[in-house]
Amino acid sequence: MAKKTKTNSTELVTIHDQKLSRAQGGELHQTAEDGFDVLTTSQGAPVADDQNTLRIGARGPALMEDFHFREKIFHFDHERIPERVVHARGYGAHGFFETYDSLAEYTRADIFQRAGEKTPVFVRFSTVAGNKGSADLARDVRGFAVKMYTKEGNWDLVGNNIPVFFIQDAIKFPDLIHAAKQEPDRAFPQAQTAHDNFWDFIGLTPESMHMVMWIMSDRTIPRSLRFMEGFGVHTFRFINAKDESTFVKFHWKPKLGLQSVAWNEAVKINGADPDYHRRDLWQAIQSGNFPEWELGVQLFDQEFADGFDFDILDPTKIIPEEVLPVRPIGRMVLDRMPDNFFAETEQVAFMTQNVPPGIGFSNDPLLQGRNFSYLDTQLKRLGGPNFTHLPINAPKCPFAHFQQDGHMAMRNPVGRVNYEPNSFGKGPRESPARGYRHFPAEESGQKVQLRPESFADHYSQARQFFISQTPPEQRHIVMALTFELSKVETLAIRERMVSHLLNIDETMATEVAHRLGMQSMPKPAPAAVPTRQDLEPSPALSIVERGPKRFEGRKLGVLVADGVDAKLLKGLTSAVTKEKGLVELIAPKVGGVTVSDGSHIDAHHMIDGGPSVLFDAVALLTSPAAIEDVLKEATARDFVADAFQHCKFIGYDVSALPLLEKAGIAQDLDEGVIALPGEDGLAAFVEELGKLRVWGREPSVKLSSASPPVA
Ligand code: HDE
Repeated sequence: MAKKTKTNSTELVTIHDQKLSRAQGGELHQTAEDGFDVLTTSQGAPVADDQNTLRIGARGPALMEDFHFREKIFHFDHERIPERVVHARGYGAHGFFETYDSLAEYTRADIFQRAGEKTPVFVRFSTVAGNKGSADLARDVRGFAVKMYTKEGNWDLVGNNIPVFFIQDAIKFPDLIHAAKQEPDRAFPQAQTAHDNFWDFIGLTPESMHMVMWIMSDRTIPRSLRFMEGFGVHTFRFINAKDESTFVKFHWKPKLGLQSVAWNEAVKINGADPDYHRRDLWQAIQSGNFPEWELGVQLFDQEFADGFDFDILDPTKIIPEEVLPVRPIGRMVLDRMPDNFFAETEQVAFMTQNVPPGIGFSNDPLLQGRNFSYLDTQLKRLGGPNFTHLPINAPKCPFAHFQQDGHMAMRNPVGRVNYEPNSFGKGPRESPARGYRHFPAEESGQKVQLRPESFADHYSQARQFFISQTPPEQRHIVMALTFELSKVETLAIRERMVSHLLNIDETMATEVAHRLGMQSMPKPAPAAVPTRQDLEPSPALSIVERGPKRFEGRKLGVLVADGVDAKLLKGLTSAVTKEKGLVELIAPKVGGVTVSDGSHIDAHHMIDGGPSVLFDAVALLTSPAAIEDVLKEATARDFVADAFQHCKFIGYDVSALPLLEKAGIAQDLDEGVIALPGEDGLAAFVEELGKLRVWGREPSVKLSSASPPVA
């Protein structure tokens, strides 16, 4: 260093000097001379000094002439592009779609013509309300956007993990999103709907009530992106070679079943690991446990649409699977992470209007509005019309057109001819036979700004969703509504919401009012159409009913201490691994523990860094010698107490009993707190873990039984 401060000519600061100072810092020991590529400017000029700006004398002013410095800072200053207005926080992966059978009868889409056909895909999952740096476990709808690079053009199925939406007309989208995001004067809360503006807008928008039931359910706090469903939401069209149309709704179903976390758990995960969902997807794919979904379709014709209870163009309605079964038509496997997050996940441009021949739109007013918005938004975000030149957005099939120039044009037409028709016999031509043909739907009517009467029933499917949930899931909806409305400061907004809930389910509404401490019940909100009581429950709407049967893809957190029984630990690990689950070790020190056979084993987390909220189930493998030390760790107590209150399975060996006592649960042991069986019984224990949660425990730790009615 002394050598550097004495230098008064920049020419003297040589690579040799860099090498010295880096080596002293203990970081890099090699330079370009040692075999690395030579660092260059973006113009390709080799760089000699990347540590010091050009200046007059070592302590003098900097020189404009230092083009390397200026280029480097200029580029850095422009690294950010506008984040997405909605769905800013996202995570993507590559994979493929495999078609099960030919669907030529319904659609001419090339992707559905041949059984076994594999199509490359890129998927981006996202939250909606939070900004780019927000936490993964926000209570929020998840985006589920799939770009399929078919042989006849890109097909973007830009869906969500919830099959309905808040609003019926795209013109209300800016209002919805303004109300949901941070309030503009105070710029909080971030990534939360628990505030006045959101519930004010919602309370004044009864069409959102069905969606409200979904967002207050555990669907909005998924355990993993791998355990969520996806939905195209709108009614689309399949169009076959004879130009015949069949209506279609798209569903993605995760192979590993559905799973969500508890709200209290979500809050703690956000602190312990704000990237919980990213890390989970990354780890699964990097370890070869490729997540998989089945694509299913509900196919129906005009006659079914005319006879159905609701308007199939209304995006606040579903067609229950029990009424119209979902037919599996293919599977999607995600098997590769992007090489670079920005280049791919950030710059990917999904657009609902990206459809290949054979797939068309319905008149769903939300879909029609989206078809405008997505192209427009890419221009702003990606800065010009040539975003299809980016590899992540470019089709993987041959393409040819006369679009040219604009910012960052990388592929302009070659040669003299850049128009059509031309008499030089050059360039691509339209093809009535192969080209995209819009379905020639007959339309007529007056120009109006009118909501159809067939969209007027806002409560019946909300009620159907609620009564389709299992008791723990209904409790969670009540708890979520209570939590969210408790954060609303304006009493009239809370009351208005309860008045809507009364039209959905009176017991639920009363329970929420009671928990909010409301002094009196409001009147039910005026309803354009009375709530139908005859819609049957649809078990397909329950997460618990659609849960996994096995522990596969889940994680067991094992709290270990010095002297842990070697055989038990080994047996437990192999039983979990056999079930295709993962084991992570949590120890007082991340450096690991000495096992009973004298060997040493590394831990994945120290106790403070590996709280039980990060795991699907836990085991406590301490030892008589080490238990006293473990008891001194306050976070070890939280580890157990949280696992218990989150209704998780807890396996323990007897040495850990004092820990159960310290966590205050020794008297409450139930069928989910299990003394670990000998090595032979471990497989059965792990099978039990496949149930994931002991929901029967919940009323005693969370929610007292039914409340007295509010006057
Ligand atoms: Fe979006 N939405 N949206 N949306 N949306 C965007 O496009 C919009 C809606 C969805 O991972 C934006 O590229 C309007 C429903 C996903 O990159 C924007 C309306 C559904 C993603 C936009 C809706 C979605 C977006 C912002 C009301 C589920 C993220 C950035 C009519 C079916 C895609 C962008 C990704 C993103 C507009 C409603 C899903 C502004 C106007 C309904 C998954 O164009």
